[in-house]
Amino acid sequence: MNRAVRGPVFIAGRATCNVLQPSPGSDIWNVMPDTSEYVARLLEYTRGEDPVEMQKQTVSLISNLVEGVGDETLRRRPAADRWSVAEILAHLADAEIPVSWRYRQMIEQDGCVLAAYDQDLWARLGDYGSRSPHDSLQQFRLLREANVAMLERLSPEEWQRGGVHAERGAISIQEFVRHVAGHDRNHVEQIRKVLGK
Ligand code: NI
Repeated sequence: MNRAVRGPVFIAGRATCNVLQPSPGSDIWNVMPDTSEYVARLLEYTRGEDPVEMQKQTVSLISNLVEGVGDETLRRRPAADRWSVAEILAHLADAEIPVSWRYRQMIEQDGCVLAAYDQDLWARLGDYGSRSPHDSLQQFRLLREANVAMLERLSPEEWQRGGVHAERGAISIQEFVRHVAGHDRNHVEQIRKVLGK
């Protein structure tokens, strides 16, 4: 689909996060009719949990799930329109790039406007189907480790900083960290389901 036809990324496009439900809602900022349901579901994953600790566990959770699973299986789509495990891993790896930028932007310019992005476009640009699942997991692991190390050094005041999205309103780093942890867990469960574990 042409972006010019779709209009602004944050108010257009279909549900693209490819999570467990047929109509899953989109990723972090893309506003869809079912976005609040999606965001609430992600939040539910983190209830009563420390989101930084959750983020630290994601790579091992995924490693355990994919250990000993062949490349062919990891690259197999469960349905024509659903991501393979390899594609999910490429998505997690690439999603950590804007996450990295947003954390730092919020700290540097409290209240800054946060740009949306189109994850379908990113999947096409990154040719997710061709990416090595191992390399994607490595990319994700390295970015995640750097981000968690940075988060653990933030002052209490820095934790309160945040950004503003035109459609979603204000969000603090604290809330965003929780959202990312929920996003992780949602995709971990998706991988578990695809692999039948
Ligand atoms: Ni996602």
